[in-house]
Amino acid sequence: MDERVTLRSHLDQVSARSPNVFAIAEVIEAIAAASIELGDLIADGPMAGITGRLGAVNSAGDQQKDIDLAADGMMRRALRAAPVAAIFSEESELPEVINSGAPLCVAIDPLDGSANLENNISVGTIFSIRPCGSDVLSTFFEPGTAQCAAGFVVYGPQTTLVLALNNSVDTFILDRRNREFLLTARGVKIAPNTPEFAINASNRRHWHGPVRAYIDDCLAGTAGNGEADFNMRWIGSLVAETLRILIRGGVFLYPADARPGYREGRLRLIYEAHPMALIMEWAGGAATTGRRRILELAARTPHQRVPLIMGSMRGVGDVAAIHEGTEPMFDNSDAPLFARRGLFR
Ligand code: FBP
Repeated sequence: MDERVTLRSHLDQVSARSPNVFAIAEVIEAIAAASIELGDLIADGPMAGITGRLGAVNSAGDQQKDIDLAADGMMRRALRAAPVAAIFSEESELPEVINSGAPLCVAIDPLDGSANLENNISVGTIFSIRPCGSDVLSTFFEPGTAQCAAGFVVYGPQTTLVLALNNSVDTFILDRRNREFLLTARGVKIAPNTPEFAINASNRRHWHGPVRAYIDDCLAGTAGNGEADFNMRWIGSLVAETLRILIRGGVFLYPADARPGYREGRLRLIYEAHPMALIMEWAGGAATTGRRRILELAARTPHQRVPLIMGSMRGVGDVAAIHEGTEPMFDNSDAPLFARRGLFR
């Protein structure tokens, strides 16, 4: 991009066109400012006193590190100074009302993938913004279609902000010298048919039938009468996988599987799957559980997990087609899926 557009000037432009974005823009600026601070802490790591030591297990069931708690504190402080009625963080048991008169509610995973940090692999902050309903806390239990904006920050070789706002997905990179995000791409569109998949293949024996069938077809490629030979990627960091899909397409799967505790997959609906699904759809891609559109789901419990399959239209459509006509209770059968539509046939 030739012109230098800062996040602030971009948000001013969008707010001038749509005044209802004004408060949302303030929240985004608050998260972006906190993410610059968090990026510094991540980069300094042990030099800033971050030991990576494990602490308590949070309510989501994950082991907290000192950096998780620091990230949570930074995001909370930023959101308290923004027009936010309630926050729901991965690190807390329940959503929390902070200013009931404010217009917006924010669900946030302050630091996703912190287990990757000791290997210097990208991690991120994921956020979802909703207009506050008349019953503040019920806002988080509305379907994902209630979101008015979402985004994530990737702390990697560059610090990248991906923002879904006003039906557009735009990306920004942190200009470290001037400590501000600069617009790098407007109206990102996901390639509709990239033959690339991302899944933790070590879980193959636990997968349900349709997921195994889809991945087996991808692996067989043209030797199995497929249209294409697939490439595979697995970073084990949701933000990095999502950014890759936005840039070059493909499909990401974290399905439900037969391991104890994985009946509904691994990822969390309110602060991981909902925001990523909004970003996918606004960028022309899709996100499902294999059977249902993620944005139509409403959480029953705060830290509810959900299977997440997202990315290029073709890949997500093929996974959904393989699920069609199969019963969830027969999913884990090793028998061939009767009358299933093969990926390439
Ligand atoms: P958190 O525990 O920090 O929420 O981790 C989530 C995550 O790291 C995702 O970013 C990633 O997609 C997934 O877990 C990897 O899971 P697995 O280790 O089971 O492959």
